[in-house]
Amino acid sequence: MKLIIAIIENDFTSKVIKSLTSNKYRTTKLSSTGGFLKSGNTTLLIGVEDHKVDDVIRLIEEECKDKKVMNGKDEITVGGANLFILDMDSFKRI
Ligand code: 2BA
Repeated sequence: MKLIIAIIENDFTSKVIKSLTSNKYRTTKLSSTGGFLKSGNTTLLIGVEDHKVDDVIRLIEEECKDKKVMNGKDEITVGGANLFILDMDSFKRI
């Protein structure tokens, strides 16, 4: 199994969760804050079997786009989603 940690721009969070949920994926939503911009984003924990990882990535990609924001005088591009995909030893639901 894999644990996908997805850091999502807040603009896209609702649509991503709706899409994942309607495709029978379970998510945990955590409120988070970017260390650089110090603005709110959302971290989703998504535990899935290995063969479903690509489908989850596809669903997230469908809803998220990068965007340009000003940081002082500098324009920076913030990713719609940043994903970390970790091997998970086991998952237990008690
Ligand atoms: P923030 O840390 O607030 O970063 C927002 C955007 O600012 C980044 O977009 C990037 O374009 C820029 N940025 C970040 N650190 C920078 C630096 N040291 N110098 C110049 N520009 C910098 P993204 O890379 O798409 O990241 C969006 C959010 O995803 C981040 O918000 C952070 O919450 C998370 N994130 C991205 N990469 C990460 C990583 N390697 N580890 C942990 N969290 C990460």
